[in-house]
Amino acid sequence: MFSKGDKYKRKFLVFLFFFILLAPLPSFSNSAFSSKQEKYYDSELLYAFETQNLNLVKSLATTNNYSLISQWNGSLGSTFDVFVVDEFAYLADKDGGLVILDITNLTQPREIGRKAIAGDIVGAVNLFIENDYAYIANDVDGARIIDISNKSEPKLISEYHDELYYWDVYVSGNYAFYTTIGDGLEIINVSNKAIPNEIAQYNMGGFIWSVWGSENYIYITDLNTGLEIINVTEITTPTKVGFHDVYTGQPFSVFVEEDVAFIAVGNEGLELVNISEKSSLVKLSQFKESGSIVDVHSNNDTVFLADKFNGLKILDISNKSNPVKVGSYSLSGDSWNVFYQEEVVYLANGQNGLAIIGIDRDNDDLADYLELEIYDTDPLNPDSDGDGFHDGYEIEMGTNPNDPNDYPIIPSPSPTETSGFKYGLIFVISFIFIKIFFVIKINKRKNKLK
Ligand SMILES: [Ca+2]
Ligand SMILES: [Ca+2]
Ligand SMILES: [Ca+2]
Ligand SMILES: [Ca+2]
Repeated sequence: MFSKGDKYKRKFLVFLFFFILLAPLPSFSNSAFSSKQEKYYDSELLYAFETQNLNLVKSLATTNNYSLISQWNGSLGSTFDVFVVDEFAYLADKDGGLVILDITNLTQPREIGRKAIAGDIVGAVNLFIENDYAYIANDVDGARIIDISNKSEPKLISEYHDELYYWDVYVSGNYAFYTTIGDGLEIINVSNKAIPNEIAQYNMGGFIWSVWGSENYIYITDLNTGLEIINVTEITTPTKVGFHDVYTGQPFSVFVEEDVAFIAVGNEGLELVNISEKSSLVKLSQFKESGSIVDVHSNNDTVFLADKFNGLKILDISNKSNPVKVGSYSLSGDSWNVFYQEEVVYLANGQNGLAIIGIDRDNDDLADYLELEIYDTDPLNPDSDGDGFHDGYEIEMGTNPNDPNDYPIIPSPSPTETSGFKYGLIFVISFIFIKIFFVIKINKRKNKLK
């Protein structure tokens, strides 16, 4: 028989054999995770899943603080501009004309009206909404006024086509201000909507592109020079009162709020200019990173930027001399214009229509609007039910973000991927065990024969 030492050795070897046979081997591949998950999570997060470290999963939630609420993609050509008033979003859609969306439910923007705009449209289309009328600057096709009092049946009231190109439009009271090539800034009296009547023009001979207004001043950008401020108190004699030379980049768009003019300067980013002294404008700061800023909309201490190539960017401007990027939302397709209303950002997203993006304060990929209005989760807690998976991920995976006992199943390594390796290893180890067993047995017999 075995000696006492041999007995323990044999017991240990038998234990080791079964341990190796039954112990699960770690996965050697990430392919057990779907491509959808890989899209949302970086390699660190994937590692956290693999090691089943739920606390790590929670802390590595994506860092965007704005998330997509919905996307309307019914554009016939390309959505260039968006203007929002209360429960309606108005889109200037190349090939599609004026499109009216009911956005009472932001998760399901519903097209309720459309007015095709005839003409050979080759370039940008911009619009402005005031009261029951949509004013459209329609490139080579001129200017239009459309009655939108009946949202499901917008009616063309008049056309105005004095110059070759109409780029942008701003409306205040009885006056519409259009930027054109040829006449520069055209001021149209629209008190009679059926018969728009040009009453003045301001032409400095440049390439005037965009227009915005505030109080008695009109702000226009010249693509080749910079920002001009025009006093329109005497509407028939517009007078230039200020100029800011934008020597870096092209000034595509201007937006004014209180004492600051925000100028989108393409690949040079955004310029902030103090306009309190119109005759001596002072540049406050510049924000620049890769991309091309083509439009801007501000709201108090926050600025929203349309980056043509990268979607939405958000800056904190509580310190006007030092704008700080605090969020972004990437979008494919060209982003042309941005509009902000009540914590929601609307981005005219070219071929992809309209993107509706909301603030997401707890960075869980679920906008506050969705947490409060749709899913009843906590907008200030990324993991409302404390099960280790953040709210946005639970919605994505179809589990209940308010039930800690319902959570996404962490995929286990599939047998097909590891079985070859595992059973090969078992074969080799078994072979070694059998050999050891026989060596002991033979040694024992030898000892007996002695
Ligand atoms: Ca959230
Ligand atoms: Ca949440
Ligand atoms: Ca959860
Ligand atoms: Ca849950």
